[in-house]
Amino acid sequence: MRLLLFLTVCQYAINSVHTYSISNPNVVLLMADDLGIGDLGCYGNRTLRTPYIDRLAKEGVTLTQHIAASPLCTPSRAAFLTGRYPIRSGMAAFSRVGVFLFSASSGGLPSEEITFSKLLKQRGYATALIGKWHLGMNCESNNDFCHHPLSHGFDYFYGLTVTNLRDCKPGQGSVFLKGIQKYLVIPVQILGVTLVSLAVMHYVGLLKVPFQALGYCLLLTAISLAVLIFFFYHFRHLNCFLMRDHQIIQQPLSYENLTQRLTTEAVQFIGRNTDVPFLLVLSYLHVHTALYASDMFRGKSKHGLYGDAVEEMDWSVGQILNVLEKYNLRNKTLIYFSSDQGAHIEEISSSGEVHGGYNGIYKGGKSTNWEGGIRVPGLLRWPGMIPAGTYMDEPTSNMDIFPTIVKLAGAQLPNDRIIDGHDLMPLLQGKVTRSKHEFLFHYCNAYLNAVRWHPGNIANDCSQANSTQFTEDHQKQILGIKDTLEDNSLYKKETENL
Ligand SMILES: *[C@@H]1O[C@H](CO)[C@@H](O)[C@H](O)[C@H]1NC(C)=O
Ligand SMILES: *[C@@H]1O[C@H](CO)[C@@H](O)[C@H](O)[C@H]1NC(C)=O
Ligand SMILES: *[C@@H]1O[C@H](CO)[C@@H](O)[C@H](O)[C@H]1NC(C)=O
Ligand SMILES: CC(=O)N[C@H]1CO[C@H](CO)[C@@H](O)[C@@H]1O
Repeated sequence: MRLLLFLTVCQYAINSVHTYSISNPNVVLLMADDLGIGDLGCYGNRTLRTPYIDRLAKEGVTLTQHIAASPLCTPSRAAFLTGRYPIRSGMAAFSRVGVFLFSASSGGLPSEEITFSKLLKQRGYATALIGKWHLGMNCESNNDFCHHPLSHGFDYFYGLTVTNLRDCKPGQGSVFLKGIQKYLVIPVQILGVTLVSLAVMHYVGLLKVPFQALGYCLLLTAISLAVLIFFFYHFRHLNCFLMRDHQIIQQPLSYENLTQRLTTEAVQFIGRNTDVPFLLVLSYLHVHTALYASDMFRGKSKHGLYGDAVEEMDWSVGQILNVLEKYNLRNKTLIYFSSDQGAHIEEISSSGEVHGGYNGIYKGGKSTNWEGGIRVPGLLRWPGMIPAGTYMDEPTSNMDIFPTIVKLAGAQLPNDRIIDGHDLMPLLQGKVTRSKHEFLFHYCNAYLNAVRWHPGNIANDCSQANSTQFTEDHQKQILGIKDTLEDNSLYKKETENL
């Protein structure tokens, strides 16, 4: 009897270990910045080489209607981490600038928001964010770190709290030129001209200008000029720095081997946590400007520095796949790859080189709610748990990752707030064929631009496709290669309307 009891207990223990490993997979979330859906081989690009990212598609599910919650970094990432539209967390501006630009901003993702990292950490996951954060740093003082990744459920942080910007790399121009032109350069010029005219008129005796007025005018010009010089001279130092946890470790940031450093950090994090479940968010600086690439990749692609950056990021994805293989974690790890929004198609360098990617057939790009701004790559791989080499046309959102991984980690979804994302597993595993998103809302900052309606009651014949022929059709479809697909009225209607 005792033996039987012992055996039962053993059996139970084995069972629970088994369910543990299934329900507590490691989670690796790879987030590119400003990458276009048409930049990847698995979405049909034939000239950029992205073999490792393509491998995710071959061994997992390719989402063809994967929609970012916003066409801008800060709100899109807030939505990604919380599973909620950015407007719910206040990460949606009423002004034109919809992202944080300064490390000294007091704004950021509110402490009350529940990120997936907080919930996974509570379930015993080791959690790390490596790369770009862009959701704020401090509230009241310069070291309260209220918005910092370590205050949002990450045990480890290595990266940038703000974002990569042209201004961070000498010789790459400035994103502030337009704004500064309007609010500083022109006023300084007007002041200067006024000052000179007054002085001349005074000198030739046309007008008797009080000495004081001249003095004030001079002072104002000098101050404005000083502000301008201070801004450009110090921007790089004050905004572009690399942190490890709460410590600044490089200021200003150097781009030399930067992706290698991020990758090494990610690989080491995995190595430190092979015996506990972990959550790794590897948030690339690629392929936002300022563009950069290490010697190994510079000048190697067919698409200039932009292409080099894409290929270097792909190499980094390969390093992550290799280390998972090495520690035999392949089947225990759910991998997701996406971009925070579509390619920034207007990005041209000061020398005229194209610095933005390709959104395939989709119109527009980053910072617009045209389809090119929000339809992003979406790849998920979990060998043995989700089918390999399949395509999913149903609308999905980057907010869906939140409920998906929270459930897999065995955590409770918050019930005191609305979660806009839906668990992807039933769709990925083919248990259902319809996405739960009947409506997706497309905001530009705090303003609603459009609503996508996916009627719940129409026939669905293409969400479970598998053949090679189908794969090719998909890629042609995304790249707009002319063939019979274009006569498909439903497809046409969809792309014309959006
Ligand atoms: C960058 O990597 C190259 C090649 O591995 C190496 O020679 C160089 O010293 C590295 N630079 C820095 C700053 O680590
Ligand atoms: C591949 O990507 C590059 C870089 O964005 C783009 O210029 C090119 O048009 C794409 N090629 C194809 C065939 O889609
Ligand atoms: C991983 O999963 C795949 C697909 O189910 C299976 O073929 C393979 O044997 C598994 N590998 C291990 C080490 O369990
Ligand atoms: C597993 C499966 O359903 N395979 C099908 C995929 O599509 C091809 C061609 O349409 C069929 O022949 C397979 O049976």
